[in-house]
Amino acid sequence: MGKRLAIAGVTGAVGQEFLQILDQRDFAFDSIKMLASKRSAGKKVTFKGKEYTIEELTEDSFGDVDIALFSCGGSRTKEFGPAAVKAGAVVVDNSSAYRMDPEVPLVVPEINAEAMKQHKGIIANPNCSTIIAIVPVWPLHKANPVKRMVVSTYQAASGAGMAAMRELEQQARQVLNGEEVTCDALKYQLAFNCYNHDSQTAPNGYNAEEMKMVNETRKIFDCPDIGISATCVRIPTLRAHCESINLEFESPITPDEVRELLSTAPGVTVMDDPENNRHPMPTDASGKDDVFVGRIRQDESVPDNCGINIWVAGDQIRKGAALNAVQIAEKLL
Ligand code: 11C
Repeated sequence: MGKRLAIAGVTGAVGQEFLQILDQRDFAFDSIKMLASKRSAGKKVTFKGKEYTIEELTEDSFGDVDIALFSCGGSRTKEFGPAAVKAGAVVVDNSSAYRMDPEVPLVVPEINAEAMKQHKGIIANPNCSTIIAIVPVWPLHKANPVKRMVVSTYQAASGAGMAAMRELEQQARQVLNGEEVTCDALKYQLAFNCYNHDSQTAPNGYNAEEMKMVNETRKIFDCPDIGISATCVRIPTLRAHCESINLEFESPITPDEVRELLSTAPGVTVMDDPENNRHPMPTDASGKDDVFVGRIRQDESVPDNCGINIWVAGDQIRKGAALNAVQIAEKLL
C-alpha cells in the first residue's frame, strides 16, 4: 500500500477537516490530490504550507491514487467510487451509499478494525450519531452484553454541512435583529429552536438518521438482534452532537463499573462530576478527538441493576466523520 492520497469533496466541512487531521497526525504521504465538483475546480487550497489547485472529480481522477477519502455525498460516491476502485485505489467513504452493503466493511477502528481485512476496495465510515454513541457503548457491551439501547440525540448544525453551520449563525443574528429568518441550508429555523432530524421519515415513522443508528450499530457490533430505538433531533449547536443513551444489560452492572470500564476505553474521556454538575457539553467536545461521557447513573426502573444511563458528547465533523476515516486510512497503511 502506497501513500498517494486523494480527497474527494475537499471543499466541504468534512473535506476541510480531513486536511486538518492529516496535518495534525502528521500522516505520511507521497502525494495528495484535492478533488471537488466542477464548481470548485481551479480554486486553491493550502495544505502543510503548500498551495494545491482543486481538480474536478471525474472517473479519471484516480489512476495515481492509493487511498481516496470520499466525502462528497452518496450519489457522487456511487458515481465515482467504483471508478476509483477500478483504478486501484481503496475508497474510505463517509456517505451512506455503501454502509449496509454486505460486501462493504463498516468500520469504527476502536471496535471492528478486523472487518477491514474483508474489504473489496470500499470501506464505509458510519454515520456520525452512530459512531459517537457506540465508541463508549462498545467496551461496556464487551464486558456485559447490551440487550437494548434507547438513544435520543441532540445534533449540531454541522451534520447538515458547512452551509448549515453558517446559516445557523446568520439565523441567530436575524432572530436577535427581529428580521425574517433564512432557511436555505437548514429545513426550519434552528436558532433558538430544535426540530425532528431533517432526514426522510420512513413508513414506520422513524427518520433515516434513526434507522441508520439501528442498522449500522447492529452491523458494526455484528449483533443483529440487539434492540435499539432512536429519536434524532437537531439542536442549535454548531459542531458537536450530544446523546442520551439508556442501556439494558444482560447482567447487573453499577455506575462505578461503567466508570472503570470507560476510564481505559480507547477514544473515550470520562467527564462525570455530579457534585459540580459538570458533564460533557458540545463546547467540551468541539475540536476534540474523544467522545466525552458523563451522567453515568443506574437506571432504577430496570430490575436487578441491569440498566444504566449515560450522556455523551462528540465532535460530529471529527470523530463522527473525518477522524474516523483517517484512522481507517492509518490502519490501511
Ligand atoms: C447529521 N448524521 O448529523 C447526519 C449527517 O449519513 O453520514 C451525516 C449523514 C450520514 O445530520
